[in-house]
Amino acid sequence: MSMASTSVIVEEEKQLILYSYWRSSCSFRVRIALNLKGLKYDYKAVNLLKGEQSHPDFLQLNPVGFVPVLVDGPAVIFDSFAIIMYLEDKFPQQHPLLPTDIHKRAINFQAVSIVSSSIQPLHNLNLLKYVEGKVGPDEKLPWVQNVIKKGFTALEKLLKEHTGRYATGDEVFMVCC
Ligand SMILES: N[C@@H](CCC(=O)N[C@@H](CS)C(=O)NCC(=O)O)C(=O)O
Repeated sequence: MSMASTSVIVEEEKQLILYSYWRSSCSFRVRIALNLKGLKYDYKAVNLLKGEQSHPDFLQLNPVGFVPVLVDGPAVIFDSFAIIMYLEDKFPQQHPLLPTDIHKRAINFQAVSIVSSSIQPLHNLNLLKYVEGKVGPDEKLPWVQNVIKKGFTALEKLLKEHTGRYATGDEVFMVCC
């Protein structure tokens, strides 16, 4: 990532820009949504293993220091859920990511929230480094396993009555991102 060019990029106001890391599941979500909607975007790699998310220029985009970040002209949006909602609001006709039925919408929101609040952030790089340092390296794996197991058990229960070909029926909605 070229930190020096960040402010110039923000001012260009034309093309969507996604700050992302290839192994980041939150960034995957946004890339899937962008691709489902057929939107072109400029990809800016942020190497999490090299700590680029803590660079002052990146922190100006996202003060929390996480990918993904989407830049759309003057709009700088971080957090995968907020980004996907923004894309849905801005491009509602291009592969809608939410069903019209409000119950199914709520199921989508719940599932997305389980993944983005109750599974992924509880074992991101930042937190695992903390666990490793404060508790010990052997605690990392059981911690991650416990978080994923709990989250996926909840997801299975939630989606049991609603699945079809995909998580909430036969169409691909936000929950699949
Ligand atoms: N709730 C946020 C979580 C963002 C997040 O945790 N991103 C991870 C990658 S998936 C990250 O940037 N981690 C860097 C770190 O932990 O230092 C979202 O869904 O976008």
